[in-house]
Amino acid sequence: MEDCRTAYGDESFVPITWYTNGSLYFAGVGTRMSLYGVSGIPHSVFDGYENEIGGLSSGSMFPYYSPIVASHLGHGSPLSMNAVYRWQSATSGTLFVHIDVDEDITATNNFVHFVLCEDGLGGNPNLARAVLADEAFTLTTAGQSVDIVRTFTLVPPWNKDDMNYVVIVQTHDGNLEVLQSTLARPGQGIYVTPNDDLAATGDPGGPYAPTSIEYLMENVGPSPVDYLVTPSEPWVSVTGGTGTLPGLGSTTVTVELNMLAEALGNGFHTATVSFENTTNHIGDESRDVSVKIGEPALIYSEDFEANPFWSGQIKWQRGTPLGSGGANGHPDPSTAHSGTTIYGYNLNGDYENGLSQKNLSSQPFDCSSLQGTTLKFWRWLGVDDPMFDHAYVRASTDFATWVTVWENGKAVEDSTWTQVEIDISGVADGEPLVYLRWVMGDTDGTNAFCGWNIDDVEIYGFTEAESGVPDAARRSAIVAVYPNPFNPRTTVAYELPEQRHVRLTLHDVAGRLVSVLVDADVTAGRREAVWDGTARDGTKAASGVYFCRYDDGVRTETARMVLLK
Ligand SMILES: [Ca+2]
Ligand SMILES: [Ca+2]
Ligand SMILES: [Ca+2]
Repeated sequence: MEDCRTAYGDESFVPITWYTNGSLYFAGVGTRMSLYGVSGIPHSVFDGYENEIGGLSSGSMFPYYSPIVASHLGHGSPLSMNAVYRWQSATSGTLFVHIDVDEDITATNNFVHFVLCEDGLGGNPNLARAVLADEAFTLTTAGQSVDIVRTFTLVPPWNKDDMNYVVIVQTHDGNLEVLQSTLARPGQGIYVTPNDDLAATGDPGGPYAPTSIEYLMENVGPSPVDYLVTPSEPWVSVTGGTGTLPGLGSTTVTVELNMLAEALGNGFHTATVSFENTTNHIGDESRDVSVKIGEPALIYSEDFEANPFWSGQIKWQRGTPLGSGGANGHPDPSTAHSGTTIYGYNLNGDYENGLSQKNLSSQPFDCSSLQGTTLKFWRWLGVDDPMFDHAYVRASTDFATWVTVWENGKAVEDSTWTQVEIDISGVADGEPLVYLRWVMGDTDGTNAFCGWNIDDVEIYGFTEAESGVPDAARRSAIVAVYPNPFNPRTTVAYELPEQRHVRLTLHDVAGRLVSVLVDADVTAGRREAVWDGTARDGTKAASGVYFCRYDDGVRTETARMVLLK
C-alpha cells in the first residue's frame, strides 16, 4: 500500500476544509472538519486514517491538528477508489464513483460522502461549497466493488474552473476514520448504460423474449471518440454500432437476436457484445447475451430408495413414513411419494418443541455446466406459522455459507404429497459443488407439527449448448482472415481435408447476405478467397463488422471481420 506522505512529501498535502453547518453538517462528525489530500493527484489522494479535525492551514487550530493528521498518513487504506465527473450542461454534472474493496473492512457504519469544493474561496484552498446526499457503504469483503452515481448543480457565484469534486469513505463510528478519499477527474471515454444483459428465453425455433435491448452509449469526455460495437456470435445483431461520438455526445445502440438465432438448438447459448472506444479504449466494456431454448433438462434425481449418504442431524431419518404425529395440522404421510423410502424429520411423529435448527444435508451436485438451475422436490410438510416454528431450504457452494432459498411464510399443513419448485440459479448456476439442505426449526415451546417429509428431489437446468458440430470436425476450417481489420480488400484462407462443396458467404451483423465468395466443389487443401469490399448489389460495403460463414456440408464455421474505412 502506498504511503502518500512518503510518495509526495508533506508539502504536497493541502487542506480540504469545510465549516460544517446547515447543509454541510455530517451526522456524527461534528461541526468542523478538514481533510488533507494531494492537490491535483486524482487517485488515492488520501492514503490513511483521518480523524475529526478542524481549522485552515492558517488557522489557530492547524498546528495542533496537523501532526495528528501526519501521524495517520502512513496507514494503508482497505479501498481503492476511482471517480470521474462529466457535464450535462454548463452547470449540471454527474459524478461516477467506483470503489473496490482491497482488504476486509472492520470499521462499521460507513458512508460515502461527496463534497463540492472550490479553490480560492475567501482566499482558502479547497473550501467546501456543498455536500451531496451521503450513500451508506455496506461492503466489507475483499473483492467486492460498487458503482455510485450522483448528479450535482453549480450555483452562482461558484467558479466552475476552480471546483474540485471530493469523494470520501468514512466510518461514523469510533474514531471517524476516513477509509479512502479521492478527487474526481474529468470524464473521458465511453460510458454505457444500463448494466443489464440481454437474457432471452423461448421455444426451439423461437420466438424468444426479450429479443432486443437498447443501450445508451455516452462520450463522457470533451473530445470526439470513434466507437465500434461488435457481437461475438453471428446470431446477435447490433444497430448503431459504429460511428463517432462528439465530445459529451451520446447515441443509442440496439442489440438484438437476429434470424440466425432461430436456428440455435436446445440449451443455453451465450455471446458477448463489446463496446469499444477505438480512439483510445477508455471506457471499453461489454455486455452478455444469452438465450435459453426449450425446457430445462432433468440433471439429477434422488428417490431415496437407495442410500444417497446424505447427512441428517438428530431425528432426520431415511426410511418408511409411518403416518404418525399430527398433534397439530396433519400426521406424517403413511406412504412414500415413490417406492417405500423418504427422508423425514422424525419418521415416527411430530417435531420437538424448543428445537434448534436441525439439518438434512445433501451430497454435492455438480452444476458447473448448468444455467437456470431449478430444484424440484415432493413435500409433505407440517409446520406452524413462522412467528413460532420454522422450516427452511438452503443451498451452498462451500458447505459453510448457506443461502435460504425457501422458508415457510405461513403455517403449512400438507395432507398430501405436494411438488415444490425453487429457482436456485442465483446460487447454483455454473458451480461445481452445490449442496442442498432442508432445515427443521427453530421451534417455540408449544404446538408441534409433523415437520418435513421429502421425496424425489430433482435438479433441472439448461446445459451449455454444443455447436452441433462433432469435435473432430470442429478444427478450424477458416485458417485466417488477413488483413483484419481491412479496407476494402481482405483474404479468407480455409482448409478442407477432401473434396467438398464449399459455400463461403459474407453476412452483415443483422445476418443479411452481403456477398457469396465461394459456392463450388473445392478440392482438398488450403484455399483462399478474396473479398474486395463490394456487396452483391455492386455497392461498396459500409464500415462495420461482417461475418464470414464457411459451410462444406460437414463443417460450418463463422469468422468475424471488420471493415474499417
Ligand atoms: Ca422414495
Ligand atoms: Ca410450535
Ligand atoms: Ca415427522
